[in-house]
Amino acid sequence: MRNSALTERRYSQPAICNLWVAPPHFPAKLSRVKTLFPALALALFAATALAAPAKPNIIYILCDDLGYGDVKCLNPQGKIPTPHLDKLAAAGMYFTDVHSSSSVCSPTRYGIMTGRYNWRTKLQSGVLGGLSPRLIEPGRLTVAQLLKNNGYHTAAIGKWHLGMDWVKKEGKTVAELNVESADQIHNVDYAQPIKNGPNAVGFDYYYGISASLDMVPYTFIENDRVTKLPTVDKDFPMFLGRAQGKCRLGPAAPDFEVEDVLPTLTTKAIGYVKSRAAEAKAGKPFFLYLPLASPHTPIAPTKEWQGKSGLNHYADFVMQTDAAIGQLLAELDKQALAENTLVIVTSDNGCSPQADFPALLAKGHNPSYEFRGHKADIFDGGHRVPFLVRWPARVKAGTLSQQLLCLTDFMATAAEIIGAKTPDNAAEDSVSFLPALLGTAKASLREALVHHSINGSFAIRQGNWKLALCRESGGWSDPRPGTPKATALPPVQLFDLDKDIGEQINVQDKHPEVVARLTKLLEKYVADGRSTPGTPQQNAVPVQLVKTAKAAPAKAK
Ligand SMILES: [Ca+2]
Repeated sequence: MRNSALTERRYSQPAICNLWVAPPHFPAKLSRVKTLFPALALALFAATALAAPAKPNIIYILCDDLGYGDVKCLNPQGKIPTPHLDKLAAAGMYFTDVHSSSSVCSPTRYGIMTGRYNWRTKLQSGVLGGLSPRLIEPGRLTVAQLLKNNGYHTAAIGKWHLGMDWVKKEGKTVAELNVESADQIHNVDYAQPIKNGPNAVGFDYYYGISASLDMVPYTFIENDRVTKLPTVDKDFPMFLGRAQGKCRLGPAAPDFEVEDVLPTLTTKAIGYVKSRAAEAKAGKPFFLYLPLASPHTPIAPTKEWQGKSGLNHYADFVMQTDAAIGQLLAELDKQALAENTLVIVTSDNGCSPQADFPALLAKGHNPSYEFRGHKADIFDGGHRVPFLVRWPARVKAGTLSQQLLCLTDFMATAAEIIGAKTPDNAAEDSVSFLPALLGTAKASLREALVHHSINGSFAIRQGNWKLALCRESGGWSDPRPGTPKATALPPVQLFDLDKDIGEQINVQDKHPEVVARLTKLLEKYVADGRSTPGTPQQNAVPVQLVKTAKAAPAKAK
């Protein structure tokens, strides 16, 4: 079997940990959890783990729209070189079955920050805009606040996209739960301080952009102020070099250019690590949340990276993103902090069609690897994401995990790592994956996992089974919601991922008992306001499990 063969090979040749070998295709025995280490290694490792310092620094790097198949070490057929991510994975653990809680940006970010499924909020579909108010409810505990309460210095550097309260001009409004309309972009007084941004939910420091890089305003924000007033209107090509397709025209700082954003965020992140090094060594750890705005649109690699991949500018932008992460990791080494720093690299959803799938497929590269669909979809291409972890003090190098995890699981994991408890009204959908990191997990850590697409369609995954409560993609790929083709399909889709990782054969009519069981479990998760043990909680709004032919928002990113 693939996994045991891989494990044996790694143990007979320890050097392989440093010489990354692209993993072969998984036969998708997804319901089984493999024991990766021989017992002796486990025992020795457990002893090492016990001796490790209690609180690691934590760097959580969230790429934007990076596909599972875009990371070379996860996709044997991948054509984009990602040497820094490959090296990171080889020095730690990579996961093959991790999912963002949504297949689009804002909702996934809510789940990471709160450990709660995004569909429990008032945002039931789509994403926020750059001017939308805060989505994280007042009083809700975030992972940043939890870490801050436990002695961490905390910083968010990058794309927020979780809403913040701008001061609106008198009598003017902005879109609360979707992207602002063209006539709303000047409704904000950009000179006034912003309330309820990242600083209000647990971050000591914030530097970044309000939302996606193709959303207004085009200016950096430091804590509660724009660094430069957006005094002109600008737009940018969605894909470098193409005249067709521009991002939203709107307020910009005069010198703001989209290709400067990745280098700027990288420099800021490096500066942050440098500035915290002395205190981190003296016992005050840091948490750096680094949501990069790439390789999301505008696809804008700098001149130095243009043409590097030989594929297209999206692939160039992926390479530049990989290099930026490499620069940050180099600083961590330079400051001698790598050993007890937990580094996680993942993505907020699958690759967007903006990457130009036909052009990439023609050159043999599939950003979604073997999974169906892409960003926005209920299919795995929408939400199965790269998940790489390095933590030399406690995570064995050169290991892999097939645990089924959700990005909401970060908060419970962070809590367990630092020995903190979360209250009943927090982290309702968060399951600690620390046992997976330590190699001590004997069974599946999660009972099940809920997926959510851009139009609010639901799916639930348990072991090899995936049940989608929709007829179609729930997003942008074929068959699209509301189309005649979709309407003719059965109301639900059941896939056996052990036999059909590409979600091609709907077996709902052959296994009505599985459909009934998973539907009931999903209904319970909704009704309880949580999917983990604890006191039932309230959802922000009534949650509609079955959406009827609601088309996916075409423009929301
Ligand atoms: Ca995204």
